[in-house]
Amino acid sequence: MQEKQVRSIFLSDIHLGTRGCQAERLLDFLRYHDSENLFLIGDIVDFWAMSRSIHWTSTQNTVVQKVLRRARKGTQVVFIPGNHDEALREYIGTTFGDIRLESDWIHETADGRRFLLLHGDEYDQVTRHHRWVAVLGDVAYNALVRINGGLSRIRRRLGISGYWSLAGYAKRKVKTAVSFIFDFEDSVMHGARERGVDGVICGHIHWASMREVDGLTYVNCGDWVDSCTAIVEHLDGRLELIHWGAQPTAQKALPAPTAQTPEREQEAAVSA
Ligand SMILES: [Mn+2]
Repeated sequence: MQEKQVRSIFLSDIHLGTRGCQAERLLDFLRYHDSENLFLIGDIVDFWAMSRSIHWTSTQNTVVQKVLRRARKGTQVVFIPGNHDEALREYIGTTFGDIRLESDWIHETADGRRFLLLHGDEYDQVTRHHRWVAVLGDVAYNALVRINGGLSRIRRRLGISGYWSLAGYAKRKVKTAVSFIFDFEDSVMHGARERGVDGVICGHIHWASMREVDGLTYVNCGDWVDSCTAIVEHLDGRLELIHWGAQPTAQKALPAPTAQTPEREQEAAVSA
């Protein structure tokens, strides 16, 4: 698979600094995608989790270096802080290392559609700092991510490529989780309608999506904890949701974990 030139890359909810962060997969995605614009739509660095314990790997460092290098080399990088990196909201309007910090952003696609970019926690109806943990149940969610670590090892041993998320499966199956997703989408779209844009690109709920709602486009980047998803804008302005974890066309297999590389287990639950 060759590197693909796209117009824009939209990423959210990477949660750097946590054990759940799938930095290897993100790095692999970035290797295959170069862009004129890179939009970081919140919860990129998880300062909340890091105040409890820090899990910072060299791969996570490489992700940061890659973003900084792209910014230096002329990619427009816009960083919209989310609730987990809200400490950075103090610096909104400033630029550091060629990265602009903004509270939200209007992006016009190559085909002339105007999208409102925001993280989305302000539209979280359940609680202001909503957690998936609260929806699926603390014990259940923690158990799911732990079991998922075991399943991933079994899948690897059986030679099944790609990544499958048990927590993601639960989010699809549990009724309260599904209605939480719909409530969030409704409320974000209501906000978008008031701003007079053609659509919205957000994150926060760790649920990638791209759909039309009453003439507006709702796009959610998903996350790099469970789903490993990104949104790209192609050169003609077409948006695409990419599942990198389950990408069957990704020819290059990820290196098998060694003693030095911690396995991509998600021991610590990461909240939205
Ligand atoms: Mn969030």
